[in-house]
Amino acid sequence: MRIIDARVVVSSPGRNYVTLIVETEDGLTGIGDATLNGRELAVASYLRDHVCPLLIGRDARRIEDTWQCLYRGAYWRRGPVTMTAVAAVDVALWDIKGKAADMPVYQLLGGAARDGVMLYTHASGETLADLHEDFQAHLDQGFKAIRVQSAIPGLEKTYGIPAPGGEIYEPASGSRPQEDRWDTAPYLDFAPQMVASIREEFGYGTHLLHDVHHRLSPIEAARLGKALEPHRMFWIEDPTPAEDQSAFRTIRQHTTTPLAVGEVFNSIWDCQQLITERLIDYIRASVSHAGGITHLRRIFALADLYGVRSGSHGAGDLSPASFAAALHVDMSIPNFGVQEYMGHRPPADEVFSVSYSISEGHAHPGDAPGIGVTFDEEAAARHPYDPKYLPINRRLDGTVHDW
Ligand code: GCO
Ligand code: MG
Repeated sequence: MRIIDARVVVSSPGRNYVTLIVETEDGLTGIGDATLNGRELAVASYLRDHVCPLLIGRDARRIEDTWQCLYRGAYWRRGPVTMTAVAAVDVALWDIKGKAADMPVYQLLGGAARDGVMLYTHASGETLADLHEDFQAHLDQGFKAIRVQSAIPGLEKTYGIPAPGGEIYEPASGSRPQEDRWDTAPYLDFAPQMVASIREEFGYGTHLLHDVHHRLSPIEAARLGKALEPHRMFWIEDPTPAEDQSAFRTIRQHTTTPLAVGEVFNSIWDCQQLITERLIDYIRASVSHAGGITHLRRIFALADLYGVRSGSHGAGDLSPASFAAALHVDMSIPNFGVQEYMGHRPPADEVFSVSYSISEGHAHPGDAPGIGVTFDEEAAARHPYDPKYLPINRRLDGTVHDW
């Protein structure tokens, strides 16, 4: 089953996606998501210039060997660009293997370990009243786990709030990054009030999550966790900058609020200490940024040994191909926790046809062979790449802060 072609398509059906397409001599096609929001062309070049030529002639069935060759063979390991490129190849090869076996990928990974995958969505609002309205809309759609974000009074912009008229939260802007302003003190006062208002209005029947987006110091995050304890959070997400693993010791010493981190992680080495020292409750690494199905399963297997569950990143900047791939992993691992779902806005559905389905707040990857997503290259060509940057965040005195 030799690979005869591997090509990269960069398109923008609603937002920018980089898609790798791999074809074999037997006429099988596999796809993988290679999107790295705001740095798309770096991964496209890594694949086109350095990886695709190496794939030609390889046996598509040798997934582990291909992974090892791309990871160890580059000598320069890890990092978001490398690991997103490796992930795209890995997922495309699993897609091909599933098609060759005429099975959905989750069957190849051991079969269904549950009936469906619990999703969490994102409710937000400029005011608490708007947030409540949005929260109710998500409840009405059947979601069982909801992340809550609301604009911080007194701050011009807050992470996670759609622009007026915007359906989906999309922070990225054109040829220069937009600049946001941040002030920790009002945030720390406001966040517990926001969560309390949701519990008062809606009770305790829904799992509540909140994304801090890497903005606090360890002791500030500890204080937030403590203040949120009465509200029984499912988790607080990314409380501190993720690369500082020992910071989580400080947070952990002070609070029983569950901690989740890892959407920016690329490898098992980024979370080794967090997992083996039991400093977190959920690991949020994703298929598309952490080396694909092969490597993500290894991360989750390590996490399982230490009682840490999965909670993969699933923002809208991860394409339907990686969302589907995530669902196959989520279905089959023993220590699944929750899966983020931010959805994909039209015209993504013109370009990606999916076999996964969502009902009552749970997703199922479907039973189409492979990952169950097809990519229409002609439709993609109608939506050319639209370069965008994620914002930069500054404190009120102008100092650059984590966004
Ligand atoms: C989330 C995330 C995202 C990121 C985005 C960056 O959904 O949890 O924090 O919204 O900001 O993926 O590209
Ligand atoms: Mg997040």
